[in-house]
Amino acid sequence: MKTLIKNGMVVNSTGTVSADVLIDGETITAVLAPGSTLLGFDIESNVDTVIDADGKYVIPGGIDAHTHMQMPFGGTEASDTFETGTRAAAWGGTTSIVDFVVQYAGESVLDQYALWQQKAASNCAIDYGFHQILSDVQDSSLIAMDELLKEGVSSFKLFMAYKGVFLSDDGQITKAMQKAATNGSMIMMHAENGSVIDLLVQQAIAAGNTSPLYHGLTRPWQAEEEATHRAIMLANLTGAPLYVVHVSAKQAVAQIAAARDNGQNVFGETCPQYLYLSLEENLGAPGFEGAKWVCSTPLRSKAEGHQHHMWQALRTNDIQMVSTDHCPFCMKGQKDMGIGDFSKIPNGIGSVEHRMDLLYQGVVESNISLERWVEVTSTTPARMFGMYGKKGVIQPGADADVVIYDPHGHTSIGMPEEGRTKTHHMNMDYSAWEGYEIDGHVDTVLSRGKVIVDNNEYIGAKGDGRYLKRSLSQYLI
Ligand code: DUC
Ligand code: ZN
Ligand code: ZN
Repeated sequence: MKTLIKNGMVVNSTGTVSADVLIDGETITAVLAPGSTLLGFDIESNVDTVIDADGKYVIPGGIDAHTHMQMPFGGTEASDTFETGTRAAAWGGTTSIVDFVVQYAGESVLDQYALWQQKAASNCAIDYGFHQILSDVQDSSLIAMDELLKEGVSSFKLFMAYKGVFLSDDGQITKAMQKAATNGSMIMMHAENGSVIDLLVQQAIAAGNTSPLYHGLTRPWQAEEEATHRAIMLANLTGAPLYVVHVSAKQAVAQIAAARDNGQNVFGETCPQYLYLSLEENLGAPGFEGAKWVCSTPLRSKAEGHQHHMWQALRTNDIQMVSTDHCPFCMKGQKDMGIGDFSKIPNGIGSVEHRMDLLYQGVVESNISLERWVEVTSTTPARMFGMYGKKGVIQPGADADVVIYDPHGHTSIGMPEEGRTKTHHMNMDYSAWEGYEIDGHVDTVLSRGKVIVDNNEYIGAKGDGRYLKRSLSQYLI
């Protein structure tokens, strides 16, 4: 099966050119000047399918390197399965995810890995890889880190918060980092001081401050900055590379920037919610509404300027990439577990479908360039997590994961209503992004050469996605 995407503007992180893209089977085989012939043959009449991308951008498929499909968490389970969540991702122009295998204290890392492979197998609409969460760092976990590298799991997430659930103490973190420093894997860190947060939460509830706003007020930026600094110091001590996930506080950004200036292999990820949403406007919404936006790290104050600073950090490369931390819960039956006690609201926001659009709006509003859009949503995730070459770029030899994006189209994000055109396909009974208007539209999505979204229709199938066996991060030597 040969496909020609003609007349488009091909956008890579390195630049934008008018070009035709030739695909043979699952692979891009040529990027050519528009209307080129090949060995004297007219290409258009020698392919099976021609897609006209005139006036549109042709970009590498989005890579969301931080999702939690069907994750057991907060006394419930994230509402998107691997099937529904990856289908929604496809709708939004994301063609690969990297999800997290969960290991709770006492569990075997390798058993959990096998379990997560089973959950995802034959269910995903797009390609998928795994990071591994380590909670208690047992001796067997250190051996598993080597074993998992061979399986293509080259990154390990640790938590400095959620005591009794995920939290690793500093000794456990140091042990895992020592291993990463020797086997070349990446340590990912949820950087918030869990003990401080637990105390503030207890005090807030005891004082009768139970509304969702207090979720944010009990997870202050100081707890994020302190933990980010501590993680950087432990990485410095051990020589491990460090990737700080879901950075929301400008003070944490400053810690990451300082470490990078110091020559340390430290990287930072933010999420759309920390670029657009805020403590005052969202977590502080009337009644229980704010529960829609309870996630950790929390939304930060707009008055303090965190969002503005985060866009700036994306431009200056103090922050390298944008994932979603997609961890959706419905209001009814899940988030409402926390009515009267914000600490019982399951933590998470669903955005996997909207990340490409929301970041494109950053191009429209001159917060980032067109090429930087591609870089932070696709190219850097591919490089950071050992997929580049196959993913994250439109070039010969790459997987034909291609999105045709219409800058003249429009996307309105509303509530998921019955009987109307759906404005999202995530398994959620509300949208964290209701009311957002995007001056662009995902037109066509190809996953390894197969058209899976076309003309506002999903035409892929469950099980199209293939497991991504990842290499080491390409940012490390
Ligand atoms: N934060 C969330 O909001 N949800 C999942 C886990 C996390 O760290
Ligand atoms: Zn986290
Ligand atoms: Zn997460």
